[in-house]
Amino acid sequence: MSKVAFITGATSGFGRATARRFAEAGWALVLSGRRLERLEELKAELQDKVPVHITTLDVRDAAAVKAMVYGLQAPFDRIDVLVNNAGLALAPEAAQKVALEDWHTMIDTNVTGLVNVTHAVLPKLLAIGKGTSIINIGSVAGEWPYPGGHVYGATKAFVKQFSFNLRCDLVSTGVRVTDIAPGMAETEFTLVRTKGNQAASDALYGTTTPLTAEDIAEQIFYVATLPDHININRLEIMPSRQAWSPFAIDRD
Ligand code: NDP
Ligand code: 8X3
Repeated sequence: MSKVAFITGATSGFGRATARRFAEAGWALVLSGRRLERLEELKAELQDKVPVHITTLDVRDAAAVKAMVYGLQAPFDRIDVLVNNAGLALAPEAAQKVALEDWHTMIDTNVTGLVNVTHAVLPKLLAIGKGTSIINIGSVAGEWPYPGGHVYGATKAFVKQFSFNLRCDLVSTGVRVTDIAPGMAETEFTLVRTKGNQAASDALYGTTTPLTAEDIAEQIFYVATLPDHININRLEIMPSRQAWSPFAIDRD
């Protein structure tokens, strides 16, 4: 029987690359996102290799998440690995310039959405136990503050602490939990963050060497396929050409 990975946010970036990586290794896939056409394209690409179930799902909608997960049919009714990847940043401006709605969207997606999915899937992971994993996609922004990070970084700090606290409660169940915290990676992330500014996205990534979606997919697959007795608590990954800056100091 194939192991099953459920990947949220599979229509783009890390999620799509992760679906491809698990398919390469023969895993059955449950793939979700809001954009049906993208999901259909990915299913068409992968279904000759592995069983693929696609479902449109907004992770902010707790009832829809629960109905989807509880309605899964064989061979997708077992979940071995949950990749909580769906998420976004908005409003790269300073906090004092940001619309409240953008803060709410980030909290609703990155925090509430992630806990909605975790809560719905947890019984399925517990039913299998040993060797199963919850892999939460956090960010370097959850650890390191930077201008314009405001609520985005705070949501990823939540992801980190939630992951660690889950570890405490799940320690005797066999269910592993990891916070994967990428740094700068070229996906549609900046396009979304800037509400469609492709030039800003190209400028950010074009003059350096960002991580790729495939780099992160490889790490997710690595974490998910370690021997059962190993739990990576947190994996922070930056491109070689990214590091920290000095403290900001306001001067006269
Ligand atoms: P993309 O914008 O390329 O992908 C984001 C994915 O999240 C899409 O598939 C999107 O699908 C999905 N998504 C967003 N909102 C929702 C929602 N409400 N319900 C369901 N799905 C949703 O960006 P990345 O691949 O870069 O981002 C993936 C994760 O990685 C995010 O959590 C992000 O915060 C995190 N991250 C990204 C980094 C980067 O530099 N790229 C670095 C560190 C972390 P759809 O729109 O179809 O719903
Ligand atoms: C996304 C990476 O550096 O823009 O989480 O915060 S960063």
